[in-house]
Amino acid sequence: MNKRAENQAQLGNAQKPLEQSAFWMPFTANRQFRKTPRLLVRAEGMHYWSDDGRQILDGCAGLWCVNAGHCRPKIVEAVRRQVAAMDFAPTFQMGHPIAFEFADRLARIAPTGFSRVFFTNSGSESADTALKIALAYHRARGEGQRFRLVGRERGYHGVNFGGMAVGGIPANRKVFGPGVAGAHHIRHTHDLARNSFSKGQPASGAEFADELERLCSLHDPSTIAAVIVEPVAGSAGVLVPPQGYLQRLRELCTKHGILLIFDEVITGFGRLGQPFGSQRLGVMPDLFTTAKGMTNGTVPMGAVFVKNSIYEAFMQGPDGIELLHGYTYSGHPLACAAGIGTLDTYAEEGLLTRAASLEKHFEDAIHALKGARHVIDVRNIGLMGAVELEPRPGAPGKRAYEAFVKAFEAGVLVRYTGDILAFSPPLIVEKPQIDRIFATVRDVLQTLE
Ligand code: PXG
Repeated sequence: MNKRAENQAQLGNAQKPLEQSAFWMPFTANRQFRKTPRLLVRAEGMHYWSDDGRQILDGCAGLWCVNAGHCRPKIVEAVRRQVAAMDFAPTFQMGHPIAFEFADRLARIAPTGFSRVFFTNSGSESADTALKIALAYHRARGEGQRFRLVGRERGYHGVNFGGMAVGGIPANRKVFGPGVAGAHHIRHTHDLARNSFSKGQPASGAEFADELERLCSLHDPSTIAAVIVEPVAGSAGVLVPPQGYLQRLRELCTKHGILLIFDEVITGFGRLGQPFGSQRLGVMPDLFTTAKGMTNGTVPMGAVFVKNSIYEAFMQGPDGIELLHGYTYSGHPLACAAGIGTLDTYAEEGLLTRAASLEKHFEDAIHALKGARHVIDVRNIGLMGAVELEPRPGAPGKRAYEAFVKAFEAGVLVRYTGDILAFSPPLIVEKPQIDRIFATVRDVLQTLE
């Protein structure tokens, strides 16, 4: 029996052939996938293994989340212990020690002043939670007229209604409509004409932040509750903020009493060489969202971090529930256990700052693709990078999809979005593995039409 058949057999006889399976796959071309499936059956460290027994080098940390690498012993053990001790316990008017412990551990590594943490189960829930906290905060202070939420073109804040509305992913909005009233957008910061092949933060484009001032003039700034942006836009293809851009956004928000929310679902937990993107980029938001690397992707979890002053604004008035919000699984014991195991692993191995020491090597390796076939841009920051391809005439997105498939066949997992290949290896990556990722991509591009 070959490896694939063996794995199929292990799944059990009751298992239907993949083509007929009930699984409606997320963000996937289901019919295309069923014809040529790619199945992962095991993971360890920097690698996955496919169902036909091939070792695959993980060039994107699963989905930007497995920052410490796969199946790390401390995390596995913590979850194993917790599931046997207490599987679930409510956090509504009840508590369990591990949720308090994990929140305190998180607050300890957060930038100064962010000492309160609200637990969610995903990045999407974190985005919607942060937006709701922003609205409720203004109401609590008697500024309930602030109802507008400002996002950015090409921003991704998950798939729930709030995050989708402030997000700037055309496909998400096209299919489901605008989502919530009062969502506005400033332009994205991608500017190939001026900034192609930038290393780190591009030189031009701080003025793109001034679009916020335009929105303020049009709508009256006292109606705007919050601005939400990713410090570095991830899903839309690693768009690094121009120098001075985030500073300018910060100044405008402060000037107009608007809350600035950073969506750190990707940039949090070491991706940019500091624990959080705000620290690397030198600009502090008022709230920030996280998920993914928070539990190393092991158990779904997210969190919103808020400045003390925001929390305190809720802790006024008569006793009672201060924020009417929460999920059954907010602070789930298994997720907290995974999170504590993750923070231990990050601390022991210095992973929250390791990207800084690898950044130069990563930068040189990815920029060596300048001049490779089809490549029109290369960009990078921390251990995050993108290679943008010239779209194939009449078939946008095809080239990058084929590159993704061929790289997978060659044993390297990368992400693609539109005609952009994205890279975000686990933070335990070694230099030769970085070299292998980009050498594979170069070979693959050479073979593509
Ligand atoms: N905010 C940001 C910045 C994200 O990147 C979310 C929110 C939503 O998180 P959840 O956990 O609800 O999916 C994300 C998610 C990709 C890719 O390939 C990116 C994400 C998810 C799946 C695929 O770029 N980011």
